[in-house]
Amino acid sequence: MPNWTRDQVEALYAQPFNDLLFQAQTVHRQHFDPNQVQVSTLLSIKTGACPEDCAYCPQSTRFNTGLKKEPLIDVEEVLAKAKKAKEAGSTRFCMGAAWRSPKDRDIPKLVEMINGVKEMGMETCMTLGMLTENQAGELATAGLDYYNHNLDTSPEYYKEIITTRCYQDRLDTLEHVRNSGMKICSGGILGMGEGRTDRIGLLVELANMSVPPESVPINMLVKVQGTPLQDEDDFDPIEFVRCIAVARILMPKSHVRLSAGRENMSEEMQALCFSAGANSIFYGEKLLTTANPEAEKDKALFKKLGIEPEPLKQPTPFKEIRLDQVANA
Ligand code: SAM
Ligand code: DTB
Ligand code: SF4
Repeated sequence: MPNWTRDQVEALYAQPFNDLLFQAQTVHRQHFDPNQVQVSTLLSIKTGACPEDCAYCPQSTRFNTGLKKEPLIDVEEVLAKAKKAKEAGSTRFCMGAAWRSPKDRDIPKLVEMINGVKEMGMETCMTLGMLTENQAGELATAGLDYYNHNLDTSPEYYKEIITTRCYQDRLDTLEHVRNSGMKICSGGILGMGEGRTDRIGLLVELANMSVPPESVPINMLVKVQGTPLQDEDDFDPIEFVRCIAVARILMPKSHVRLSAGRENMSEEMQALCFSAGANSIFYGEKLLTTANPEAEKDKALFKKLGIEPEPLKQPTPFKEIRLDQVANA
């Protein structure tokens, strides 16, 4: 089991930039093709009116962000969007819902979405809030490949950002996901007013899990008008790249995703992130509710950098799951 101390990580983090990048690239090249980047597409399947108070989030019902709320969308609509994502070259389809946690009555529709997307030969990911052990088991039985649940920040800074659920709730959900056999996608957000010690605290929590997350999204705060974090200072790009490099060194076998915030990053900054070991992105014009770079712009950037989309190694086997095989459905 990994056992990184905060002091060790602080020392790594504070190295001269070029030494840090060299170390990160060396580790990256031991486990990955440095010229391949995994490509995922996001879709919001239930938008807005979320009861939680995450200070960064445009979807919380507590903040007036002018977002149009939508109930859980139809399976056909999800599959049409997934088909487009597949045609555009995505290998993973991530479905997100603005829930504190899913209701058992939602499970049958979610199972249909998972079945349909897998049948197209794409990996599936969902982010639906907290899961009970049973719910994690149901989603795993339905064939869901990844579950995204972010720790967001350090245990100490967390209470400045969210009060409606605690850090331990997040760790409990991640444990249920791990025990169910699904892969974990978990990371955080930089630029919420936290200090470097908090960024180190987040990375140490992720890296020291008995099995670190297979996928680690590093988001840069998207400042949305109406949220409590709307007026945060811009985050230093070099500090962002450092954090990506440290994530790469601490979790050598994980995909590190250059996640939200790319719309506000220069091509040079994104190129540095790929040099530092980032090897996954969200592709397509929209994240959940905010803008992401145009697909054509990303294609052009990949071309300039000689980066190819990472092919799906082994498409996870598709097995039709009958609803009556999933408890509660
Ligand atoms: N409601 C579920 C939950 O919170 O677990 C799933 C959806 S939630 C929108 C997924 C993640 O998106 C959050 O944990 C957060 O890390 C990220 N996120 C949300 N708003 C963001 C923003 N404005 N900037 C960057 N990341 C954001
Ligand atoms: C993650 O870490 N970032 C994604 C995904 N996991 C679900 C979400 C980013 C959301 C950005 C704000 C929005 O578009 O609403
Ligand atoms: Fe709700 Fe998730 Fe947004 Fe928090 S991050 S307010 S739980 S949708």
